[in-house]
Amino acid sequence: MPVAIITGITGQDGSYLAENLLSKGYQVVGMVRRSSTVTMERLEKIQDDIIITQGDLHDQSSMVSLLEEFKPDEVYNLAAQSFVPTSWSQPLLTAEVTALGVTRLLEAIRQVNSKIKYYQASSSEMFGKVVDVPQQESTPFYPRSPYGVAKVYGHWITVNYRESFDIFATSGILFNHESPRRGLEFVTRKISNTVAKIKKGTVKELRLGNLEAQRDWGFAGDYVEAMWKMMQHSVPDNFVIGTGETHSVREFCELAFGYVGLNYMDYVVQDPRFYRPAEVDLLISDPTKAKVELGWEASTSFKNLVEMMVESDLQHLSK
Ligand code: NAP
Ligand code: F7E
Repeated sequence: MPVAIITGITGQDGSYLAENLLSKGYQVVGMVRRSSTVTMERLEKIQDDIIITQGDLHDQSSMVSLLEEFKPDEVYNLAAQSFVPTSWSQPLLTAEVTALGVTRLLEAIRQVNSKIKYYQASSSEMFGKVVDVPQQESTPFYPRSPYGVAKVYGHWITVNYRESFDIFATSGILFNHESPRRGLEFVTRKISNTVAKIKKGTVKELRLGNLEAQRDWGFAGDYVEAMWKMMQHSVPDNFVIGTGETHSVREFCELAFGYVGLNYMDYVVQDPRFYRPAEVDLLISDPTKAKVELGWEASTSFKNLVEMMVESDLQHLSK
């Protein structure tokens, strides 16, 4: 039975990846940081099938112990301070976790067993103020937030450990991916959740920032399969994962409100509080390499994604 350790298992992607790996016959070990209240909401259905153990990306010795105890074949590093606005208010914490945390984990692998395969959760935020449209593996990075800068560091240290120490260290450059399990602060879930509340009559408006920002949005459930495929590839490499389509925040609102028979223009209020010091205006992937070399393609359309999220929030509120 192959063993996989997932950092960030309590997050959106961690929960989908854990389910995916369990269905493939893995023993799944999740690294969770200590907190006064444990939040396993996204793992409720599989909690009895996985092993949860404490560890923190701030603390290298916790990761060394983890690797020594569970002897994993694969480590998926999904943990991060992942919310872009927080990276301006907490830039040093973001650097410690999202950037240096990667080196700590790679060092732990080098120390304990350099044959362990490593997956790094890199991000389209690294392309930032894009210099190419669409963006592919060779597109130069131009990050626009402390989060983006930290992810660029995480990407390059992954490449460097691959080249320096011959570690199977792979970097998945994933474009935005969403789901009913997305955190409530991210724009897609903020919209789907507020649309459901407006429909139920408990909320009157939706306050948003920049409606013209464009993103290549896919479904998280599809993207975790790409992570696994990258780890089964013959060699460690960098892969862009996205849908190849882009849509604006405004279009997301239009579809989400339309799904419940409402016009977004009657409810959306633009609020300067939600504008960013520096914006990423346009992201659109060229996922050709993933299709050709991994046989991976996104299978959920933008419309289906929006509807799935609104429907799930409607049902959640009804309960
Ligand atoms: P998420 O929902 O925000 O989950 C982040 C996870 O990291 C949570 O489990 C969190 O634990 C954990 N974490 C935070 N700080 C930690 C620390 N110091 N030590 C250990 N664990 C820590 O993020 P996601 O959307 O699932 O994304 C997964 C990864 O992919 C992240 O690295 C993100 O930056 C990257 N990424 C995401 C996207 C996307 O569109 N979703 C796109 C590209 C890349 P708690 O539950 O305790 O907070
Ligand atoms: O913002 C605009 C905002 O916070 C998307 C993370 O998973 O994907 C995510 O980062 C866009 C931005 O995601 C609001 O200005 C307008 O242009 O949902 P978001 P993100 O910043 O793209 C990447 C790939 C990651 O790696 C990250 O970890 O929407 N926007 N009004 C708003 N955004 C938010 N959050 N809230 C608003 O009210």
